[in-house]
Amino acid sequence: MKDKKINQLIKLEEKRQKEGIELIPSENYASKDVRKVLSSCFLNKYSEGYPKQRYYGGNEYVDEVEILCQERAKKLFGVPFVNVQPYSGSPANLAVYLAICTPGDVVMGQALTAGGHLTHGHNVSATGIYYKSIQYTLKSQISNLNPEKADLFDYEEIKHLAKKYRPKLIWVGATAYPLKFHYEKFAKIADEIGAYLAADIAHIAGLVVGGVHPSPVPYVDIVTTTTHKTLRGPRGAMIMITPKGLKKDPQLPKKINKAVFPGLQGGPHDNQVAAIAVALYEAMQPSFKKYARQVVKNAKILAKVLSQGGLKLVGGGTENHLILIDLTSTLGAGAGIFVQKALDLVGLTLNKNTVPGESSSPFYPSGVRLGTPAATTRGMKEKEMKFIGKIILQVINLIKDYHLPANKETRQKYIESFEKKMKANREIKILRKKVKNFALRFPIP
Ligand code: DSN
Repeated sequence: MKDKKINQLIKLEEKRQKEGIELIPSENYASKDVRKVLSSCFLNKYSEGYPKQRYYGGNEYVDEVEILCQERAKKLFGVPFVNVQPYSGSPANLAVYLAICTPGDVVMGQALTAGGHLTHGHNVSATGIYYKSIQYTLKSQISNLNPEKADLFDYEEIKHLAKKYRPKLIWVGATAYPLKFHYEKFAKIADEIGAYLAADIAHIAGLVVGGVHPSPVPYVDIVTTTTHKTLRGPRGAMIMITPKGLKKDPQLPKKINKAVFPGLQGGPHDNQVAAIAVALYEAMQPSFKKYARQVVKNAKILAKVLSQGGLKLVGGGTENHLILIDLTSTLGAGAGIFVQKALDLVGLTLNKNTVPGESSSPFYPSGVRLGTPAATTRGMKEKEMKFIGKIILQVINLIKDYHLPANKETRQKYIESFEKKMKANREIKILRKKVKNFALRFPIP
């Protein structure tokens, strides 16, 4: 490669990925085939419009690719309509607003600080600027100790808000929710006020098609998803209309298509659409079901190790691919940054995250979020999860005397000094070596 600088950065990133363990629950490793198709000649094409209705010539093969991708998605998720052109999850969600709402309409979604997503109406997102957004939060404790029925949503409160503000669109879906979604409960509320119900399954799409998480399709009108998280495809997104949505509004497919193009986007990324088609093909294979099952098994065992080690897990554990650790009672409010930084130094990558009832701030949250999709793709199983869990516990124990200063002015200096000490810490260095040797045994596709 002639561009030495970029080449060097690719090599460094490759090394980082190989020698560390990726625990950010929204990340994964796409297959070699997906990566190959992403850099295929479809990268060079423009094809504004939809199959058989394009603005440019030369689209005979692009049309076939997009139709194939649509057919695979429809079959896999059991829906009558899909748009596979959104560039990623946020534009897909914005297209849903554009399709069914007018600026100023009331919309409702799970608050970002309670594990929702920016595009579910957060105040700094276009979805919270152009629409009147009502946000619901989570209970900080589970009220039902039976894990099968455990639920952090307060349906009475959601119903109360829905009846009071009468949103046109309600979102169900999250980026940091460790339990199963009970879509039928949201549907009951949305149906009562005649709202559209949209499920954002970006995090759990792979678990849904893998049969380890209930599908929202029977209960909601619209489903959006990214394609690169548990679904293990290229970065991208899809918007699906369910049979219920189609019945409610037969014009929905037209509205969604119009919102994606020309409403929000120009030409689709045809190489991305082709790579999504490949990911969907892979997700249809029996091996994918096995993968999805292992993702959840791994998350459960990792959660068990962490919880037995004295950490408090939101929801008491996990039923999906992710774990949210509430550090408030162990390291104190705002401790997420210390755990993220210290674990980064040993080669375990996760992210600081707010927790339900957050007592610090989104920039200095009191939790960390981790998950198993990427590690499972590398072939890691229960035994490996135990290893990872123990390292996490060791690191947390090492940093137990560090607490976020209440004084905002002194925070930055304190964190810098923490990082310096950690970099020089002998035990951190030993653990780094251990993680590296361990990680190298599990190749990345
Ligand atoms: N950035 C994604 C996540 O990490 O969950 C959400 O868009």
